[in-house]
Amino acid sequence: MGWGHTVWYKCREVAFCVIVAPSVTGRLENPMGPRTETLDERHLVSVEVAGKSRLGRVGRRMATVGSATTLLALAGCSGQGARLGLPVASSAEAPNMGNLWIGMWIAAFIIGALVWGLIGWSVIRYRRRDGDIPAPRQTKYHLPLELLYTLVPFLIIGVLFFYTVKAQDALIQQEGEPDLTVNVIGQKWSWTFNYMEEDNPAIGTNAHEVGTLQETPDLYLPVDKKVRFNLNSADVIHSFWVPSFYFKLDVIPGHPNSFDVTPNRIGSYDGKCAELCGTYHSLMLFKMHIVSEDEYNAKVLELAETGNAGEVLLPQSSVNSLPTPQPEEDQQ
Ligand SMILES: [Cu+2]
Repeated sequence: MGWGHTVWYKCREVAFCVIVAPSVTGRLENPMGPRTETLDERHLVSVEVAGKSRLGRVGRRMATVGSATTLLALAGCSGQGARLGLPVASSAEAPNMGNLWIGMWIAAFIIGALVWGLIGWSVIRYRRRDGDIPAPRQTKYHLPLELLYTLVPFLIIGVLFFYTVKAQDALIQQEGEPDLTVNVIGQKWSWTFNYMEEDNPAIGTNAHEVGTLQETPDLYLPVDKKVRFNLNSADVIHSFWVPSFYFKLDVIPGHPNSFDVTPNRIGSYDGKCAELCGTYHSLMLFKMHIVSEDEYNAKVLELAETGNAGEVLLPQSSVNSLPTPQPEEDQQ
């Protein structure tokens, strides 16, 4: 038995041992005991059985290490690990994006395992052996192969694109009237939140909170109510982002954007600007609080009663600078 064959047996069996469970690896040892027909055969078999027995122990050790690693990995697979890095979701719409995220990772793992597996297999299967010619036979102008590795990536991208558009459509659809509306203004470098509650009998007035660099604003939302966000910018492009919504939308001067969301998990969450908008972009933060309806009503009323009643509109200076076409007679 040549050195190359021994290495191959070890590779094959160790690889097998790592994949299968420890109880199954016991089967790699010879269940019949050593055979003794002829000296040469006995020698060969005893070498092989000894080798297998040794490999079985090595395999068991590796399988134990593998199992421990897997257990550790699984232990990390609760909470954020199970969501593959996503924060806990806080809206009814978030699973659209969450499922897309998980699905894409599963697709990536499957394709990755296939590619790594094929690389490993070809490295071992087609390794250079004694007596081989210097260069192996080259495969070129192989039309079916070339078609395969051109079409398969297109197919993968097509499937991912299909599910991306599906999730996006579900996230930006605005069906029916919302339960409440919040008009948001992004300004360098904070946020203004206008609660449009004039027609809400429990509140009866609009109220606002203007954030500053020194004091980040709080955004209060009632749980399980559909909120319509209307986004406007007073200066440059910002992006309204609540990571736990798994969603963000650009805030563009002169181009109002809008989206609906139903917060469904009581708690406090981070919000931020996701578009590099200038010197203090990184400080353009806010805190979102999902609270009960009573608490929400009380917070908005408290704002109105402490001098923040009414809506804050875009500063006139920014409206003048918006690229809105003027009627012809005004341009003279
Ligand atoms: Cu910004």
